[in-house]
Amino acid sequence: MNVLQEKLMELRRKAFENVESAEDLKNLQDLRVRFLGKKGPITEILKGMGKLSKEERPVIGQLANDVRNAIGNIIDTKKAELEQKLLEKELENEKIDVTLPGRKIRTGSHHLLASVIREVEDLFIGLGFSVAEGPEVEEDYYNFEALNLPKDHPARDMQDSFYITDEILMRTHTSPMQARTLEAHKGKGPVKIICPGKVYRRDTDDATHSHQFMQIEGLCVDKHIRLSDLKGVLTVFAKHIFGEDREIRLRPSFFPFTEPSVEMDISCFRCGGHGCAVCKGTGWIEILGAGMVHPNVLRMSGFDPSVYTGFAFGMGPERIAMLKYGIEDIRHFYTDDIRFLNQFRRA
Ligand code: FA5
Repeated sequence: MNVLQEKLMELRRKAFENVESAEDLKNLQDLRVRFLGKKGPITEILKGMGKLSKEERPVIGQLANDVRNAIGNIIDTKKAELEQKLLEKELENEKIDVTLPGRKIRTGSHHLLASVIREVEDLFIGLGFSVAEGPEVEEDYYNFEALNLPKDHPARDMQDSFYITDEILMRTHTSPMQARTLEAHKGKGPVKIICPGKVYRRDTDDATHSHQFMQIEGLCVDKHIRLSDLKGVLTVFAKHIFGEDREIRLRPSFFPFTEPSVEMDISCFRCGGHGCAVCKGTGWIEILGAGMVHPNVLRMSGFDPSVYTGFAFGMGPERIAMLKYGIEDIRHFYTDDIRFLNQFRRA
């Protein structure tokens, strides 16, 4: 073996030894540069091949290439080994303890009033009604006049109003949707809608009154609609919302847009009608106002009252929710206290 061969074999041995004990990737990269780099000993030998004899050249050339490849291979193998170790270490550090209890994800839910409105909507949709919505900023004409309440009618005082101009106000009830819907049907029935929405009155806020609250209006106009149809629909409604055992009673009342007008009471769902704090000892709870659509209302909105009749009702979902869930103050609905709302997440 000549000097060059010995040198190459020595390089191979040294490289293997160093690679074997390399501790990290940086260390290994340094070794690659040191042994195989452009200025490294093997490159130097290969560059000097021209100076060798014809016989030596292929032998040394072959050996130099073999040594270079062998060192390259062992570095690659070691590199893979170090990378694997690094990965294992990282995984070890990032280990997830699947037995730890999870963090609760807080989800939103419907507001109690939205739930009550949906419940009522679902029921009436099932009875063939459709849901309509109308403007909260309303014309005096639809809010009052078209509902048989001309300008100086004393019954306008029943609902203290927020006027914006002489002719525009915040609607005081959802009944204007009766006139708007009838008008849109151009004198042709049937009309069957319910209309939920916000309404506004100059009432002083207290436990049972708010200056802004919700109403759900109902209107059914067709040929041969009678008071008994109203009673039937309201009975279904009362049983659906307050329980199968509920009975209803209709008491005479007055609304300018219905004739006859009634107030509907339900038998108390707390005491079953014997008398308790909820029904103030009477056995009955007042729920809504209703009646047969006044002929003037039909006429003013383009319906012939000698052909068509109908019923209408209006209820306050706050009142329904307060009764059903024993809520004592209407202001809880509007102050968005999460502790209050969370109690009704599945209501
Ligand atoms: C009306 O508003 C009529 N438009 C209802 C109606 C419709 C009658 C169709 C006939 C035919 P009333 O003013 O009674 O009626 O109000 C209806 C409901 O709204 C009441 O039963 C009550 O639940 C609710 N309500 C009235 N004023 C307030 C208030 N200030 N705060 C909260 N709820 C109220």
